[in-house]
Amino acid sequence: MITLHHVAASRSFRTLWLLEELGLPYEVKTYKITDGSLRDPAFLEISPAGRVPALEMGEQVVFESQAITQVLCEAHPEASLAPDLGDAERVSYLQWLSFAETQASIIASLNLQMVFLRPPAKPSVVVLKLEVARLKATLYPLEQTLASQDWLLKTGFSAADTMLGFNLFAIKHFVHLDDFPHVRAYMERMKERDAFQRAQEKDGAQEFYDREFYAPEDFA
Ligand SMILES: N[C@@H](CCC(=O)N[C@@H](CS)C(=O)NCC(=O)O)C(=O)O
Repeated sequence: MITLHHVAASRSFRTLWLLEELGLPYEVKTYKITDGSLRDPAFLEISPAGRVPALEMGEQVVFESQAITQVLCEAHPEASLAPDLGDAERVSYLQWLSFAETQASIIASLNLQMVFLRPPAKPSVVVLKLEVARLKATLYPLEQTLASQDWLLKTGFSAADTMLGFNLFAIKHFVHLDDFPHVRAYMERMKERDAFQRAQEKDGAQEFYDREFYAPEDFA
């Protein structure tokens, strides 16, 4: 049996979506970021840094979404969601897998500063502006790639796309996507997938964002 350790609207959505794409049976154990459950000793046995996603597959436990993605794709080659060693798209695939974390690390920083930090603690507007600019910079390579193809790989949908499933739906709280029509169309294509819709139903309600858009100026 597979168990996904999950927080709604977090990076573990990547794994939730991939499990649905693979059509595997699994159960979900849901945590909250703010109630200390990710620091529970029993959870730390599974995910030593107290992060989600973590995946139990029988005796095997895997943490880190990128590793989970790879392990699941290797266990299910019949799904053809990851190019094999030697495949012409293998390098692109590996780059996009890592790229997802480059982007997500900036989202996490903005979440921390604009969403989780509570008064009297106050973020620096200058740092916020820099982080938003850095986040926006990560959208240009996506926009360029998606101008000529529907998915991150030329050959079509792959597990690399599931890695961006969390990112893009969080980014829109910090960067207006008007300048990125191909990224917006890509998000619509994601939403049209049955597996994405099933994952969304199982995701649970997000509990962090209390407004649609966070602008650095709001924190002056
Ligand atoms: N590189 C890790 C990052 C995991 C991560 O930081 N997840 C966040 C949720 S998006 C988390 O568990 N945060 C809890 C915390 O920071 O205490 C991965 O891709 O799995």
